[in-house]
Amino acid sequence: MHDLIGLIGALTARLGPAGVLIDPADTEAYCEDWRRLYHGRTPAVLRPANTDEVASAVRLCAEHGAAIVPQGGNTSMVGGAAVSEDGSQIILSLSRLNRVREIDPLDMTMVIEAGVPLKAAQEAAADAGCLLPLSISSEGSAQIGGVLATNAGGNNTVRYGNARDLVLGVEVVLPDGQVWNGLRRLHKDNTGYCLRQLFVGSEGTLGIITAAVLKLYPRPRETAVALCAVSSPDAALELFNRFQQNDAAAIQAYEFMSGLGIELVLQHIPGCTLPFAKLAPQYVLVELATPRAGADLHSAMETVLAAALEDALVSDAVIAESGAQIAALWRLREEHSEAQRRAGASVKNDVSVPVSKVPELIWRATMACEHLLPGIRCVPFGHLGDGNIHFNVVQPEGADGAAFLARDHEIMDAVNDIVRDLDGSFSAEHGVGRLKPYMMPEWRGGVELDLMRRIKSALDPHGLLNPGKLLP
Ligand code: 2HG
Ligand code: ZN
Repeated sequence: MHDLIGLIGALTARLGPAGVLIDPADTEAYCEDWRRLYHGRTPAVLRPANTDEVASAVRLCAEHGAAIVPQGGNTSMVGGAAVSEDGSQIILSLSRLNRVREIDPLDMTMVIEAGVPLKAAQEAAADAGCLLPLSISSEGSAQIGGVLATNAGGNNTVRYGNARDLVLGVEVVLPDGQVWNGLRRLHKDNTGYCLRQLFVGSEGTLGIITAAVLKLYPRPRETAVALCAVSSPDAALELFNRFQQNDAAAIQAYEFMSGLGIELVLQHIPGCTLPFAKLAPQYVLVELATPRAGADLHSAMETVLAAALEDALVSDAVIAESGAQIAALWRLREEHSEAQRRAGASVKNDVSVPVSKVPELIWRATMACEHLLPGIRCVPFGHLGDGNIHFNVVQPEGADGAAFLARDHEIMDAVNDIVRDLDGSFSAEHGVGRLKPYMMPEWRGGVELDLMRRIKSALDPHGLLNPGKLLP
């Protein structure tokens, strides 16, 4: 980068003092990721207030050859928004682009800016009588821009697909500062390459998404949520099959949790309680929902679970009777990441396999990890209904966290060998970020990686957007 002082001066003149943070006390929080894996340094955090300001900031940085790390809620699990340690990269926070520009309940669309937290977006949709069917554990902090840039998945993929399936249009600032306004809201539009999908999932390496048109759905009129204790991942899969056979279209979420995962939540998260007398080896959280009136999902839930209890597929089950109970059951699931963070160092394997292979994945990966490191604590959990399991492993109790993390590649490789054997993916929904580019040649090498590199150099020839992420 040339002339840092000149660049900061020009940025401050354009964005105003509120738009440029340079005091380390102010920039520090932006330099550490949620998992605390990376501790970087930055000369400045830019906080533009609108798309024009983002464009100007990016143009000025490009003119000075300064690299930019775009950042939303900074909740990446793979260091996707982590800044380098050498202090050369500028962070561009989208937080101030926080307006819901428009909601159209007839078109069932929402035009929304990148910095709106996902939860606020869901609430805005709900206020307009619609559903934004994207739900992830970090939704209170994660912002729309980051959620789209990483093509987040989450709990409702089983029914509505991933973030990219909800995107009709995007507005993007390109690496040279040009703005592409692709905020179309059409369901049909065959006019060339589907550029919006190029930016969704590009992890901020091709452009900065500043706004998007999202597809909305009708709000459920009825929701039924149950927590079930099961003896094995195989039983959890069989139960999923039964819900599918009963009414596949009503499955809103189907989440798997291990006994240890639940124990960690009960141990580390105050206020969480298990509605059963004793602990079980595994659990399933199932949510049914429908916009249809008079569907009586509660009875449907009871019918499936009564048969499953009778057949000893399920050993215990509770159906929530109120909104508060629904929230309490979901909390047992949503606090998994925080509980694991408090339990010590952990290695995360965000993997996917065909749904039918989930039990095999869990058995084999558990054996492989326990063989590698006796005392290691396997905590598989997640989105069984779409085949995405977070095969996380927590350090042995009392072990040295840093020594455990030093073996992270070994652990990830052991799990990934099994995932590959089952025709899966090493990154289902968290992306590649800074943690996993080294895996790309083996998994996506040859023509595929070559195409990705050609796209990157066509759009960002100087490699200034989110360097060191995604591509090796
Ligand atoms: C979830 O499903 C998130 O809760 C985070 O994807 C998973 O902590 C994790 O590995
Ligand atoms: Zn997840």
